[in-house]
Amino acid sequence: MRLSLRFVLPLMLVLAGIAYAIAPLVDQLTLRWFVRDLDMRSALIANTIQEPLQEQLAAGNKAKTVGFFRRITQDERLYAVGYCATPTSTALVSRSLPAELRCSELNRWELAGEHLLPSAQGPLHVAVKPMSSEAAPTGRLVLVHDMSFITRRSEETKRYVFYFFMGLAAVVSLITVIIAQLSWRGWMAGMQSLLRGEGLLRQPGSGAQSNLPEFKPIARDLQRLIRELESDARARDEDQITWTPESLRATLQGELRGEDVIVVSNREPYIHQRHGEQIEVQQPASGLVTALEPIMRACRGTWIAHGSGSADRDVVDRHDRVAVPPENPAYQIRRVWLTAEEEAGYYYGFANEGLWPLCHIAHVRPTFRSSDWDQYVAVNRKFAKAVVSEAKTKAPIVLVQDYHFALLPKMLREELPDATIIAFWHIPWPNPESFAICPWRDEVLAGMLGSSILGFHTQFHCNNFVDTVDRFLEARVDRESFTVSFGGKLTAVRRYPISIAWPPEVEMLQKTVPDCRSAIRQMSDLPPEHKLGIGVDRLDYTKGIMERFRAIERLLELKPEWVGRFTFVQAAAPSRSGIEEYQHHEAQVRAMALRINERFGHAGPPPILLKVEHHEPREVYEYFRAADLCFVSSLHDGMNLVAKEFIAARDDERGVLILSQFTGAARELPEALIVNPYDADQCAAALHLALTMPADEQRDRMRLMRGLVAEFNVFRWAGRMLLDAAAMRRRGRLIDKGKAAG
Ligand code: ADQ
Repeated sequence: MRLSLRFVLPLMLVLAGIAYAIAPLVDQLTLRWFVRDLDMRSALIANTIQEPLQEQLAAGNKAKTVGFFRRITQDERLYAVGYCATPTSTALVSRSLPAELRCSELNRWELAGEHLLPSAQGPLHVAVKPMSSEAAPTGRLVLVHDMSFITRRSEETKRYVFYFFMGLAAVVSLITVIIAQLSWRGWMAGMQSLLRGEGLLRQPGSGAQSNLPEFKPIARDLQRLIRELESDARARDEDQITWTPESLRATLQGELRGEDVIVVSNREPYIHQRHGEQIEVQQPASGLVTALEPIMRACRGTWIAHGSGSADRDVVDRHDRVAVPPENPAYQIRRVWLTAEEEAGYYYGFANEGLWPLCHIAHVRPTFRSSDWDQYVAVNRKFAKAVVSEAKTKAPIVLVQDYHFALLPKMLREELPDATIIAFWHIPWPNPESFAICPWRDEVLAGMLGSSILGFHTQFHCNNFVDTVDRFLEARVDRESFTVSFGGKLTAVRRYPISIAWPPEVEMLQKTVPDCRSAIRQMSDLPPEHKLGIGVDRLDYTKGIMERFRAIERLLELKPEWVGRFTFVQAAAPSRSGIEEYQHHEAQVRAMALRINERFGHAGPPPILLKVEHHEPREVYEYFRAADLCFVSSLHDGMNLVAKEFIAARDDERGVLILSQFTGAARELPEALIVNPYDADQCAAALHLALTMPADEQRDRMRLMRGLVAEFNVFRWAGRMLLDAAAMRRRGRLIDKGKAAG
């Protein structure tokens, strides 16, 4: 309404101005027409009365002539009629003529052709007509018309012109306002879908206004502008924020104040285990848990996970919840119970025998069974129910973790359409050809596309995912904004490289590096100056532990001076030991360590110390601080947090990191010695280089890597995802407001 007034009032004023400007022109024009009419009228009257007048003049009866004239002037517009026989005679007139019309003046009036004579009653029209006839008498006839009616008409005309323009203004305004309102609504709808990022992505026939071709250039510009603003804002934020648990908590409390945050993962961050009468709390060896635990402490939400510990049921309340961390509770774990059959099909089967080898190019064939798939679907549904029951609002923020829950985003989207679902895929995403072998590939992709944001560690994995969707689904992929539109919903595919908490907890670094060095050497029966390498992994075939041992063997072959002077400690946490492939892998690893030790262990301490057991984080840090090098030789790894933990442990700026080129971490840490784990000679050379690297080179490399890990820590990983989610929610609310207003 206000818009209409703002438009209509100026238009009315402009048209009123035009009306005033035009009125005098119209006046002049009509006056000219009237004068021409009166000229013709005068000529007609003169011709008509000429003959009877001549007869009367010939009869010499002047009084009769004057009477004749008076009868003629009964016509209201004919003001006076007169006759002059000669310029010197006295005029015979119907009524007294103005002084300018004396007989002596008539000659001038006739010659000048002047028609208008101002007078007290208003303008008069004067026509002087010679009486030309063969019959006498001759002379001049004067016909004077009253033109005051023209002035009256002119006023009326002006009024009509004004009313006409005002009417026109009203009609034009009305039409314009209606058209503007209609197109404004269309544009608003178009813009709203553009802002949602759907502008160019809707499927034909979806009925979206934004498919109008005229939107396309605007859409592109607008989307580019939004992206620039967002990345500017993000860059500013990231520059300004030093990410710590406190800044993450402050950001969450500012940007996501009061929002309901739920994490879903298979593995729980705290496992309660029974040992006789005692209940022990264990933190599992998992990168995912390492990364998410500090976030949950910061935002005090709910973490939904599989309750896998032997005492897990004993410590939960009647809603299956338990507050953690045990020593200082900050958030809730909601435990979901799985039957042995469900666990076998969903976890060991589809997730770890199917998706895990499928996504890692580690030359282990994936196994797909329809019975596993059925359990996978059922367990995803079970978790979806748990999320719905834990959600305190209709629009929670749900962080879905990893390949165990590919179907969960879609299931949640159906139950909680307003939720912001961030799914993070912690492992690599393969190329479309590799992924295509999954018999349920379309269902998996569609499930994941229920997310609002889908995160991977590297851009390479994002590209692979988008290529896979493009190849197999009827979806629209926008490679500029990296979004996928599928089934009317939009998913942003983003890179969020995961990391570790920085700075590491104080107690991890409490023992000095020299103390760690001597303690570990003493404990392992190694001489004080013995060179030490460290590897820390789950016992998983993707981690390249056998390739690592092969490289150590090759080092000892090529550089025998290290035999008896170098030992590699491999801490290997048992993992997924219910799966045959893992049992086989463990046996191979053990046999290989034994063989190499038999081959090179005769001259002193064994070259490999294999410790197949779980270590507490503090122990792991002690090994890191005691070592001269850390060797990460994954055949394929989403990120690899061990590499970053080693860097965090080395506050003395010593130690060398050897890092597989097939880890996500290799893209962030070029100062490590980057190797191809399949190339044993290259890895052996890197081991030798690490063992002989001068202290200042170690310091320079380590300093750069520590700077990077400090800045790009796990709080930034979480903060960026949650800030993006917050921005998405803000944009959504803005659009809803626009819809309500429009
Ligand atoms: P993981 O395959 O578990 O993680 P990683 O990132 O290296 O691999 O994390 C392993 C974690 O477990 C580290 O915190 C490490 O300290 C700990 N750990 C390993 N062995 C241990 C042992 N023997 N004793 C004690 N602790 C041990 C998956 C992906 C990775 C990705 C993470 C996070 O495979 O690529 O980096 O998720 O997204």
